[in-house]
Amino acid sequence: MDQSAIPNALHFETNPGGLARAVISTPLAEAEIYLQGAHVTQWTPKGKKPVLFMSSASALGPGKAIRGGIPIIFPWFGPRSDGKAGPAHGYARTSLWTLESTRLSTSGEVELTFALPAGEAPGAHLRVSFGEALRMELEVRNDSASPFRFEDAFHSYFAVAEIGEVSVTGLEETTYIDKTDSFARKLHHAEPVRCTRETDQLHLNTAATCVVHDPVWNRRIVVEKTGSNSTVVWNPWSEKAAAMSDMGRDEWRQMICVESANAADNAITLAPGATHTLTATIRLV
Ligand code: TA6
Repeated sequence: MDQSAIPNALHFETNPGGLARAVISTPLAEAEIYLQGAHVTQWTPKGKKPVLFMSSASALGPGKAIRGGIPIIFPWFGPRSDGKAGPAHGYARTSLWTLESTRLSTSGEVELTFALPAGEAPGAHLRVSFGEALRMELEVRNDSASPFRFEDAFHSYFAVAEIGEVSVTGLEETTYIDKTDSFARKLHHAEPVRCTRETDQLHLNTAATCVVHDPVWNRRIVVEKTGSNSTVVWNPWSEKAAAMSDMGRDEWRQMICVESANAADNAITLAPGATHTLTATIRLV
């Protein structure tokens, strides 16, 4: 992979768990992305605090889901629902993706493209650009002769100072599935989403940009998306987090997931030969 390195911008290394990762360091940002799962685990715009949460207890070894960063969820969201065996949130996040290209843009962003080989389902391509903004594009092409139904998501873990002080705007007047209340369907009215206990909400039929407001760190994380009709807001809170071996003690207080997705009612069905692209652009304001 060293042939894909970019002097003074991008190099490759292997972590102690044996996973290959790209390490980006430019005047615009510091970042890391693993080839397993094409998983972004760090993006820190120059002079800012890290934007993504990473659990201090996360596994970082072959075949193990990483707790934090931006897991790529594909080809299903949550538990597999077709009666076959498979990991929660699909196999893309623990599969080895192929690095296809790297480049330094004229404006100083480092761009990488990855491919997930086709297997039981069509493959996928991911394009990631690290700069003052983080841009991600997940493209799925149905090369089979029959329709392909799938779910996908950027399961983004954002770093916050204290979950109790955080609010999320952009989901006003949306219907959501409340996974903490027997998957009941509820209407979220015209106020920000706040977490005061375990929160696990799949907001449907919304293409809106969301903003994570963090008054303690005096910042706002803007999550703009295209090709996504679902947004998930999740925080496990204390009890669920205590049962997660890969979540550092009390670290649930320093994270919130705001996920750009296509899930449940918003699952995608691709006709043979058709392509679908999910994008997310994340920036600090
Ligand atoms: O996206 C929310 C959610 O589906 C929660 O229900 C919880 O299961 C969480 O994802 C798990 O995230 P993880 O990164 O462990 O797959």
